[in-house]
Amino acid sequence: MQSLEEILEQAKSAIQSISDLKSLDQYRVQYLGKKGQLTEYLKTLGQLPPEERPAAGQKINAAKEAIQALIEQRDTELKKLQIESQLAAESIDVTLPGRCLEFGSIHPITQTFAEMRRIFSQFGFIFMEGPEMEDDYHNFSALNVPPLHPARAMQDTFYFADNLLLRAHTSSVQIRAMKKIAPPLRVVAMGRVYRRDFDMTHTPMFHQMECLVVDEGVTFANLKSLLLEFLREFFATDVAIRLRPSYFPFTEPSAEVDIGCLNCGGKGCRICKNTGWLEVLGCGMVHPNVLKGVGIDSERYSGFAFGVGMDRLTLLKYGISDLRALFENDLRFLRQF
Ligand code: 2U9
Repeated sequence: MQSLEEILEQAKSAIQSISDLKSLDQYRVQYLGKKGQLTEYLKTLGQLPPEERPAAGQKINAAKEAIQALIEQRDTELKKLQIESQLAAESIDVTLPGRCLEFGSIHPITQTFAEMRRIFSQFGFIFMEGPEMEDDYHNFSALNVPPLHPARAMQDTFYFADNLLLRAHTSSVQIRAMKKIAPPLRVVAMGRVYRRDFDMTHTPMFHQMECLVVDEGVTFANLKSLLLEFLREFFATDVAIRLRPSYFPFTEPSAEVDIGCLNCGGKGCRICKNTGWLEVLGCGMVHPNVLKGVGIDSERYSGFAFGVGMDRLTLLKYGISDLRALFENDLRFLRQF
Protein backbone atom coordinates (compact mmCIF):
# COMPACT_ATOMS: atom_id res chain seq x y z
CA MET A 1 0.00 0.00 0.00
CA GLN A 2 1.07 3.60 -0.67
CA SER A 3 2.12 5.52 2.42
CA LEU A 4 -0.24 8.17 3.75
CA GLU A 5 2.38 10.82 3.02
CA GLU A 6 2.54 9.76 -0.63
CA ILE A 7 -1.25 9.81 -0.96
CA LEU A 8 -1.37 13.29 0.58
CA GLU A 9 1.36 14.62 -1.75
CA GLN A 10 -0.33 13.17 -4.81
CA ALA A 11 -3.72 14.54 -3.80
CA LYS A 12 -2.25 18.02 -3.28
CA SER A 13 -0.87 18.33 -6.81
CA ALA A 14 -3.81 16.52 -8.41
CA ILE A 15 -6.43 18.75 -6.73
CA GLN A 16 -4.49 21.90 -7.65
CA SER A 17 -4.48 20.93 -11.32
CA ILE A 18 -8.23 20.22 -11.49
CA SER A 19 -9.92 22.94 -13.55
CA ASP A 20 -13.62 22.14 -13.31
CA LEU A 21 -16.11 21.39 -10.55
CA LYS A 22 -17.25 18.07 -12.00
CA SER A 23 -13.73 16.56 -12.02
CA LEU A 24 -13.23 17.86 -8.49
CA ASP A 25 -16.29 15.96 -7.35
CA GLN A 26 -14.97 12.78 -8.99
CA TYR A 27 -11.75 13.26 -6.99
CA ARG A 28 -13.70 13.64 -3.78
CA VAL A 29 -15.25 10.21 -4.42
CA GLN A 30 -11.89 8.69 -5.37
CA TYR A 31 -10.27 9.71 -2.05
CA LEU A 32 -13.03 10.04 0.48
CA GLY A 33 -15.94 7.96 -0.93
CA LYS A 34 -17.10 4.58 0.45
CA LYS A 35 -14.56 2.80 -1.70
CA GLY A 36 -12.08 5.68 -1.68
CA GLN A 37 -8.37 5.25 -1.04
CA LEU A 38 -8.45 6.64 2.52
CA THR A 39 -11.56 4.68 3.49
CA GLU A 40 -9.71 1.52 2.36
CA TYR A 41 -6.83 2.63 4.55
CA LEU A 42 -9.10 2.91 7.59
CA LYS A 43 -10.23 -0.68 7.01
CA THR A 44 -6.61 -1.93 7.49
CA LEU A 45 -6.60 -0.65 11.09
CA GLY A 46 -7.96 -3.99 12.29
CA GLN A 47 -4.79 -5.77 11.15
CA LEU A 48 -2.58 -3.62 13.41
CA PRO A 49 -1.71 -4.58 16.99
CA PRO A 50 -4.33 -2.95 19.31
CA GLU A 51 -1.81 -0.55 20.93
CA GLU A 52 -0.88 0.96 17.54
CA ARG A 53 -4.46 1.46 16.36
CA PRO A 54 -5.30 4.88 18.04
CA ALA A 55 -2.16 6.59 16.68
CA ALA A 56 -2.64 5.13 13.19
CA GLY A 57 -6.36 6.06 13.25
CA GLN A 58 -5.52 9.65 14.16
CA LYS A 59 -2.97 9.87 11.32
CA ILE A 60 -5.48 8.58 8.74
CA ASN A 61 -8.19 10.95 9.97
CA ALA A 62 -5.75 13.88 9.86
CA ALA A 63 -4.90 12.98 6.24
CA LYS A 64 -8.59 12.69 5.43
CA GLU A 65 -9.30 16.13 6.90
CA ALA A 66 -6.32 17.62 5.06
CA ILE A 67 -7.61 16.30 1.71
CA GLN A 68 -11.13 17.46 2.52
CA ALA A 69 -9.78 20.96 3.22
CA LEU A 70 -7.82 20.96 -0.07
CA ILE A 71 -10.91 19.95 -2.01
CA GLU A 72 -13.03 22.64 -0.34
CA GLN A 73 -10.41 25.28 -1.02
CA ARG A 74 -10.19 24.28 -4.69
CA ASP A 75 -13.99 24.22 -4.86
CA THR A 76 -14.16 27.84 -3.66
CA GLU A 77 -11.42 28.86 -6.11
CA LEU A 78 -13.14 27.20 -9.08
CA LYS A 79 -16.52 28.76 -8.24
CA LYS A 80 -14.89 32.18 -8.04
CA LEU A 81 -13.15 31.66 -11.40
CA GLN A 82 -16.43 30.59 -12.94
CA ILE A 83 -18.20 33.78 -11.79
CA GLU A 84 -15.27 35.91 -12.95
CA SER A 85 -15.27 34.46 -16.46
CA GLN A 86 -19.06 34.78 -16.65
CA LEU A 87 -18.83 38.44 -15.64
CA ALA A 88 -16.10 39.08 -18.22
CA ALA A 89 -18.19 37.49 -20.98
CA GLU A 90 -21.31 39.42 -20.07
CA SER A 91 -19.66 42.74 -19.54
CA ILE A 92 -21.60 45.86 -20.55
CA ASP A 93 -19.87 48.81 -22.14
CA VAL A 94 -21.50 51.64 -20.21
CA THR A 95 -19.91 54.20 -22.54
CA LEU A 96 -22.03 53.02 -25.53
CA PRO A 97 -24.87 55.39 -26.51
CA GLY A 98 -28.28 54.27 -25.24
CA ARG A 99 -30.95 52.80 -27.50
CA CYS A 100 -33.40 55.47 -28.60
CA LEU A 101 -37.10 54.93 -27.89
CA GLU A 102 -39.01 55.80 -31.07
CA PHE A 103 -42.36 57.44 -30.41
CA GLY A 104 -45.14 56.65 -32.87
CA SER A 105 -47.95 58.99 -33.85
CA ILE A 106 -51.58 58.36 -34.73
CA HIS A 107 -52.11 58.32 -38.49
CA PRO A 108 -54.15 61.34 -39.69
CA ILE A 109 -56.84 59.05 -41.17
CA THR A 110 -57.09 57.17 -37.87
CA GLN A 111 -57.52 60.55 -36.18
CA THR A 112 -60.38 61.34 -38.55
CA PHE A 113 -62.00 57.98 -37.69
CA ALA A 114 -61.77 58.91 -34.00
CA GLU A 115 -63.20 62.37 -34.67
CA MET A 116 -66.20 60.86 -36.50
CA ARG A 117 -66.82 58.52 -33.57
CA ARG A 118 -66.66 61.40 -31.13
CA ILE A 119 -68.95 63.71 -33.12
CA PHE A 120 -71.59 61.21 -34.25
CA SER A 121 -71.79 59.43 -30.88
CA GLN A 122 -72.78 62.82 -29.45
CA PHE A 123 -75.51 63.06 -32.10
CA GLY A 124 -76.90 59.69 -30.99
CA PHE A 125 -75.73 57.55 -33.92
CA ILE A 126 -74.66 53.92 -33.71
CA PHE A 127 -71.69 52.60 -35.69
CA MET A 128 -71.93 49.54 -37.89
CA GLU A 129 -69.47 47.57 -40.01
CA GLY A 130 -69.87 45.17 -42.91
CA PRO A 131 -67.78 43.01 -45.26
CA GLU A 132 -65.36 44.63 -47.71
CA MET A 133 -66.05 41.81 -50.15
CA GLU A 134 -69.69 42.31 -51.04
CA ASP A 135 -72.25 40.94 -53.45
CA ASP A 136 -73.97 42.75 -56.29
CA TYR A 137 -77.22 43.00 -54.33
CA HIS A 138 -75.87 44.95 -51.30
CA ASN A 139 -73.51 47.13 -53.34
CA PHE A 140 -75.77 47.97 -56.31
CA SER A 141 -79.26 46.47 -56.72
CA ALA A 142 -80.53 47.32 -53.24
CA LEU A 143 -79.29 50.88 -53.76
CA ASN A 144 -81.43 51.40 -56.85
CA VAL A 145 -78.40 51.36 -59.16
CA PRO A 146 -79.75 50.29 -62.58
CA PRO A 147 -78.23 47.25 -64.33
CA LEU A 148 -76.40 49.35 -66.94
CA HIS A 149 -75.20 52.14 -64.64
CA PRO A 150 -71.57 53.11 -65.42
CA ALA A 151 -70.48 52.43 -61.78
CA ARG A 152 -71.22 48.75 -62.42
CA ALA A 153 -68.74 48.64 -65.33
CA MET A 154 -65.59 46.58 -65.06
CA GLN A 155 -63.54 49.79 -65.42
CA ASP A 156 -65.00 51.19 -62.21
CA THR A 157 -65.46 48.28 -59.80
CA PHE A 158 -63.19 45.38 -58.78
CA TYR A 159 -65.01 42.09 -59.47
CA PHE A 160 -64.43 38.54 -58.32
CA ALA A 161 -66.24 35.44 -59.59
CA ASP A 162 -69.73 34.47 -58.30
CA ASN A 163 -71.26 37.96 -58.27
CA LEU A 164 -68.75 39.12 -55.64
CA LEU A 165 -66.93 42.46 -55.68
CA LEU A 166 -64.97 44.86 -53.48
CA ARG A 167 -67.52 47.28 -52.09
CA ALA A 168 -67.45 50.64 -53.90
CA HIS A 169 -69.08 52.50 -50.99
CA THR A 170 -70.14 51.84 -47.40
CA SER A 171 -73.81 52.15 -48.46
CA SER A 172 -73.84 48.33 -48.54
CA VAL A 173 -73.44 48.42 -44.75
CA GLN A 174 -76.49 50.70 -44.51
CA ILE A 175 -78.56 48.17 -46.48
CA ARG A 176 -77.55 45.51 -43.93
CA ALA A 177 -78.35 47.92 -41.09
CA MET A 178 -81.86 48.64 -42.39
CA LYS A 179 -82.57 44.92 -42.81
CA LYS A 180 -81.48 44.30 -39.23
CA ILE A 181 -82.93 47.27 -37.36
CA ALA A 182 -86.45 48.63 -37.78
CA PRO A 183 -86.81 52.44 -37.95
CA PRO A 184 -86.25 54.82 -36.27
CA LEU A 185 -82.53 54.41 -36.93
CA ARG A 186 -79.38 56.53 -37.01
CA VAL A 187 -76.38 54.65 -38.35
CA VAL A 188 -72.83 55.62 -39.29
CA ALA A 189 -70.77 53.24 -41.43
CA MET A 190 -67.05 53.93 -41.89
CA GLY A 191 -64.43 51.85 -43.63
CA ARG A 192 -62.38 51.01 -46.69
CA VAL A 193 -63.95 51.16 -50.14
CA TYR A 194 -62.49 50.27 -53.53
CA ARG A 195 -62.69 51.80 -56.98
CA ARG A 196 -60.58 51.38 -60.11
CA ASP A 197 -59.08 54.87 -59.99
CA PHE A 198 -55.47 55.88 -59.52
CA ASP A 199 -54.18 59.40 -60.09
CA MET A 200 -53.25 62.64 -58.26
CA THR A 201 -56.54 62.74 -56.34
CA HIS A 202 -57.69 59.08 -56.34
CA THR A 203 -56.35 55.87 -54.79
CA PRO A 204 -57.87 52.43 -55.56
CA MET A 205 -58.64 52.05 -51.87
CA PHE A 206 -59.94 54.95 -49.81
CA HIS A 207 -62.01 55.53 -46.70
CA GLN A 208 -65.61 56.51 -46.61
CA MET A 209 -68.00 57.58 -43.91
CA GLU A 210 -71.72 57.40 -44.45
CA CYS A 211 -74.52 58.60 -42.32
CA LEU A 212 -78.13 57.39 -42.51
CA VAL A 213 -81.24 58.51 -40.66
CA VAL A 214 -84.66 56.87 -41.16
CA ASP A 215 -87.68 57.95 -39.13
CA GLU A 216 -91.15 59.42 -39.48
CA GLY A 217 -91.12 63.03 -40.70
CA VAL A 218 -87.41 63.25 -41.57
CA THR A 219 -86.81 66.21 -43.90
CA PHE A 220 -84.15 67.80 -46.07
CA ALA A 221 -83.96 70.62 -43.50
CA ASN A 222 -82.92 68.04 -40.86
CA LEU A 223 -80.20 66.86 -43.23
CA LYS A 224 -78.90 70.38 -43.82
CA SER A 225 -78.77 71.25 -40.12
CA LEU A 226 -76.93 68.01 -39.28
CA LEU A 227 -74.41 68.70 -42.06
CA LEU A 228 -73.74 72.19 -40.73
CA GLU A 229 -73.29 70.94 -37.14
CA PHE A 230 -71.03 68.12 -38.26
CA LEU A 231 -68.79 70.20 -40.56
CA ARG A 232 -68.38 73.00 -37.99
CA GLU A 233 -67.49 70.46 -35.31
CA PHE A 234 -65.07 68.59 -37.58
CA PHE A 235 -63.23 71.65 -38.91
CA ALA A 236 -63.50 73.38 -35.51
CA THR A 237 -64.51 76.64 -37.17
CA ASP A 238 -67.74 78.30 -38.33
CA VAL A 239 -67.54 77.09 -41.93
CA ALA A 240 -70.13 78.23 -44.45
CA ILE A 241 -71.85 75.55 -46.53
CA ARG A 242 -73.63 75.58 -49.87
CA LEU A 243 -75.71 72.87 -51.52
CA ARG A 244 -75.80 72.26 -55.27
CA PRO A 245 -78.38 69.97 -56.93
CA SER A 246 -76.94 66.65 -58.04
CA TYR A 247 -77.94 63.11 -58.94
CA PHE A 248 -77.32 59.74 -57.22
CA PRO A 249 -79.44 56.63 -57.92
CA PHE A 250 -79.97 56.03 -54.16
CA THR A 251 -81.17 59.53 -53.18
CA GLU A 252 -83.88 61.86 -54.46
CA PRO A 253 -83.53 64.80 -54.31
CA SER A 254 -79.73 64.76 -54.18
CA ALA A 255 -77.15 67.44 -53.54
CA GLU A 256 -73.42 68.05 -53.43
CA VAL A 257 -72.13 70.05 -50.49
CA ASP A 258 -69.34 72.63 -50.55
CA ILE A 259 -67.70 74.45 -47.66
CA GLY A 260 -66.25 77.96 -47.85
CA CYS A 261 -62.56 77.60 -48.70
CA LEU A 262 -60.56 77.06 -45.50
CA ASN A 263 -57.46 78.53 -47.10
CA CYS A 264 -58.70 81.89 -48.38
CA GLY A 265 -61.98 82.24 -46.46
CA GLY A 266 -63.93 82.43 -49.73
CA LYS A 267 -61.92 85.14 -51.50
CA GLY A 268 -60.57 82.69 -54.08
CA CYS A 269 -57.14 80.99 -54.18
CA ARG A 270 -55.16 78.19 -55.78
CA ILE A 271 -56.65 75.55 -53.40
CA CYS A 272 -60.31 76.35 -54.32
CA LYS A 273 -59.43 77.11 -57.96
CA ASN A 274 -60.61 80.68 -57.39
CA THR A 275 -64.21 79.60 -56.65
CA GLY A 276 -64.09 80.28 -52.90
CA TRP A 277 -65.65 76.83 -52.30
CA LEU A 278 -64.42 73.28 -51.68
CA GLU A 279 -66.55 70.23 -52.49
CA VAL A 280 -66.69 67.89 -49.49
CA LEU A 281 -69.61 65.46 -49.73
CA GLY A 282 -72.75 64.20 -51.41
CA CYS A 283 -76.17 63.74 -49.83
CA GLY A 284 -79.89 63.43 -50.33
CA MET A 285 -83.21 61.98 -49.21
CA VAL A 286 -83.14 58.17 -49.37
CA HIS A 287 -84.89 57.05 -52.57
CA PRO A 288 -88.28 55.41 -51.84
CA ASN A 289 -87.19 52.42 -53.97
CA VAL A 290 -84.31 51.81 -51.52
CA LEU A 291 -86.62 51.93 -48.49
CA LYS A 292 -89.21 49.66 -50.15
CA GLY A 293 -86.47 47.23 -51.21
CA VAL A 294 -85.50 46.54 -47.59
CA GLY A 295 -89.11 46.33 -46.44
CA ILE A 296 -89.58 49.81 -44.97
CA ASP A 297 -92.93 51.53 -45.58
CA SER A 298 -91.88 54.56 -47.66
CA GLU A 299 -95.25 56.26 -47.12
CA ARG A 300 -94.78 56.27 -43.36
CA TYR A 301 -91.01 56.70 -43.15
CA SER A 302 -88.49 58.97 -44.87
CA GLY A 303 -84.76 59.17 -44.53
CA PHE A 304 -81.68 61.14 -45.44
CA ALA A 305 -78.12 60.04 -46.07
CA PHE A 306 -74.76 61.52 -46.87
CA GLY A 307 -71.42 60.11 -47.87
CA VAL A 308 -68.00 61.63 -47.44
CA GLY A 309 -64.47 60.68 -48.47
CA MET A 310 -62.55 60.62 -45.20
CA ASP A 311 -59.16 60.91 -46.91
CA ARG A 312 -60.08 64.09 -48.75
CA LEU A 313 -61.64 65.50 -45.58
CA THR A 314 -58.39 64.78 -43.72
CA LEU A 315 -56.35 66.56 -46.44
CA LEU A 316 -58.56 69.64 -46.17
CA LYS A 317 -58.46 69.73 -42.38
CA TYR A 318 -54.68 69.53 -42.15
CA GLY A 319 -53.89 71.46 -45.34
CA ILE A 320 -52.13 68.49 -46.98
CA SER A 321 -51.87 68.92 -50.75
CA ASP A 322 -51.05 65.42 -51.99
CA LEU A 323 -53.39 62.50 -51.26
CA ARG A 324 -50.58 60.00 -51.78
CA ALA A 325 -48.76 61.32 -48.70
CA LEU A 326 -51.44 59.56 -46.61
CA PHE A 327 -50.49 56.18 -48.03
CA GLU A 328 -46.70 56.34 -48.29
CA ASN A 329 -46.07 55.96 -44.53
CA ASP A 330 -43.10 58.31 -44.54
CA LEU A 331 -42.45 58.79 -40.81
CA ARG A 332 -41.15 62.33 -41.34
CA PHE A 333 -44.57 63.22 -42.76
CA LEU A 334 -46.67 61.24 -40.27
CA ARG A 335 -44.87 62.66 -37.21
CA GLN A 336 -46.25 66.12 -38.01
CA PHE A 337 -49.79 65.17 -36.97
C1 2U9 B 1 -78.44 54.41 -48.36
C2 2U9 B 1 -79.08 55.34 -49.10
C3 2U9 B 1 -78.42 56.43 -49.58
C4 2U9 B 1 -75.16 58.02 -49.40
C5 2U9 B 1 -74.66 59.08 -50.31
C6 2U9 B 1 -73.27 60.29 -51.53
C7 2U9 B 1 -74.45 60.90 -51.83
C8 2U9 B 1 -71.98 60.68 -52.08
C9 2U9 B 1 -69.62 60.30 -52.17
C10 2U9 B 1 -68.90 61.27 -51.33
C11 2U9 B 1 -67.45 61.23 -51.72
C12 2U9 B 1 -68.80 59.08 -52.21
O1 2U9 B 1 -66.50 59.00 -51.05
S1 2U9 B 1 -67.15 59.62 -52.12
O2 2U9 B 1 -66.60 59.50 -53.39
N1 2U9 B 1 -70.94 59.99 -51.67
O3 2U9 B 1 -71.88 61.60 -52.88
N2 2U9 B 1 -73.41 59.24 -50.67
S2 2U9 B 1 -75.68 60.18 -51.01
O4 2U9 B 1 -76.49 57.73 -49.72
C13 2U9 B 1 -77.10 56.61 -49.27
C14 2U9 B 1 -76.45 55.67 -48.52
C15 2U9 B 1 -77.11 54.57 -48.05
C16 2U9 B 1 -79.15 53.20 -47.87
